[in-house]
Amino acid sequence: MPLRRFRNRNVDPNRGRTSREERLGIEHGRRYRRPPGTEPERIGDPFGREGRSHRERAVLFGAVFPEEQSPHEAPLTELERLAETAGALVASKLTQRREQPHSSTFVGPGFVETVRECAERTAADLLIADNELSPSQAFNIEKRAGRRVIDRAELILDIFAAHARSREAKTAVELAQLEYALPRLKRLWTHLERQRGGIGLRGPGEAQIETDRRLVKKRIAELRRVLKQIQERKQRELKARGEIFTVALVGYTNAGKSTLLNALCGLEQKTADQLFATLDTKTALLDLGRPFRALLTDTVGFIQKIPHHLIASFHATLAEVKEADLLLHVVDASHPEAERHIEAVLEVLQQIGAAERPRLLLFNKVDLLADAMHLAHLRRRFPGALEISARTGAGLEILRECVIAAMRARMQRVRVELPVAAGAAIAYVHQHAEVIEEHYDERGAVIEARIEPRDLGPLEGMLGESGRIEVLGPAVPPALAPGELAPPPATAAMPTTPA
Ligand SMILES: Nc1nc2c(ncn2[C@@H]2O[C@H](COP(=O)(O)OP(=O)(O)OP(=O)(O)O)[C@@H](O)[C@H]2O)c(=O)[nH]1
Ligand SMILES: [Mg+2]
Repeated sequence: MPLRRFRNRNVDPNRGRTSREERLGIEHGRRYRRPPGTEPERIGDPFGREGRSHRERAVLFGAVFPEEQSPHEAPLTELERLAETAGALVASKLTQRREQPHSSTFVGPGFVETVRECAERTAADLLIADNELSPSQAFNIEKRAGRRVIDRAELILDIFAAHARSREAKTAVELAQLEYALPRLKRLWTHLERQRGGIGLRGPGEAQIETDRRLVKKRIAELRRVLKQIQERKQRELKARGEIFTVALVGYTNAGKSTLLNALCGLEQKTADQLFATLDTKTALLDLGRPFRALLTDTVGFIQKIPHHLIASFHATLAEVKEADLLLHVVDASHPEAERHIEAVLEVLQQIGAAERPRLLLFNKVDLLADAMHLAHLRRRFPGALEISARTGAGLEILRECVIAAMRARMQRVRVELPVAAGAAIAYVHQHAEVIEEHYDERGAVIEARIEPRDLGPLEGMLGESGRIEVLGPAVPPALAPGELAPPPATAAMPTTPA
């Protein structure tokens, strides 16, 4: 698949649309008409990626700064994975160690020449930068290397556009793409002018950039409006769920979140050894035995250097994460960069305002862990983590216990006195509460149980004057929780700094 700038349904240039507005997804209220003879070629695909059936050959390059150097993984390994996911054939990878970015070309100008020569030698027509380039930096590299350049952010946006299925995800991706493209429109046009020799095109080009900006801004406003509606609907949905305990899976892309949802909820959701397989939120019932029933949500994965436009536009999708009673932070512990992945996820949680939610760290894929040193290091660094395998099921029983413990921490301990005749109320207690002990005699029953505060109201309603409920206090005294729970208390946030 060729990499395409606008892969979204609404702005996909391959859908046989003819005008620019249509290609930008602006279908109605058009006033603008291009003068005859000034029709630009393929503006929806200004880099000329459209209509090719072969996989594009790409040279990957990037600047590596001292703090980014990893002893565990070769540089650009993740970029290579991203490029392949987007459909490119990686011809070569080149890195330059730098103390700081070069102002006009990010990497050094001499290094750009090396990249150009490499692309020439390997017949690559696309350059992919690991760093986020400013519009002018990208333009300068293109000019020097004579090839299209895209950066990591654009690559990720491309993958998101290809994987988005729901209206919500498509809208969010399109918004992020257009916001990314807006300051770069000039670069696209200049590129076109260069392709066509530029003679006589500067005037219309400049005017066109302005028209494009207006159209793109209008479309951005429209998409923001749609997303706001989606967000409001989502808030209503979340509210309608009442106080049902909600658990959200978060983690680096490909950590095994969807596999874990399947394992815990008995589903067969799509999972794949692929980056960003899931973009849409999926919520399923997590039945841990009466009365412990929760909602478990799987959502989009995170990555290092995630484009900020994407986070902003995925706010609605991530609403479940922000509101969750418990976050399960899934980590691919077999990955050499697991520690960096954890940090990247914590950073995104901070950005979306979910860093304060109770969180349980899960080292997943322990079935793949052959390196004892690596695991020992992770254990030392994050002593509270649970070790699981979503694939083999190892550790899932303990995980279930931890979720139950987190649910218990929200409950109240109560003593309920009921008459013999209150059969329905007795059944209700058994359904909605965790019975600790019960006594029956000829007068009725006395049940001591743990129950969610929200379930107390209906019980009171059923009992009326015939019974009595006494609230004895929190079901799990916070200070005693660690002793009751083996392993660590699911309600405590995991350490974010080295132990
Ligand atoms: N060996 C092993 N493989 C696993 C385990 N959990 C998940 N996988 C594999 O890891 C790959 C990614 O799993 P997913 O569940 O799709 O990962 P995800 O976190 O949902 O990824 P995105 O949706 O792309 O963010 C799949 O090939 C899974 O089969 C595990 O415990 N052990
Ligand atoms: Mg997934």
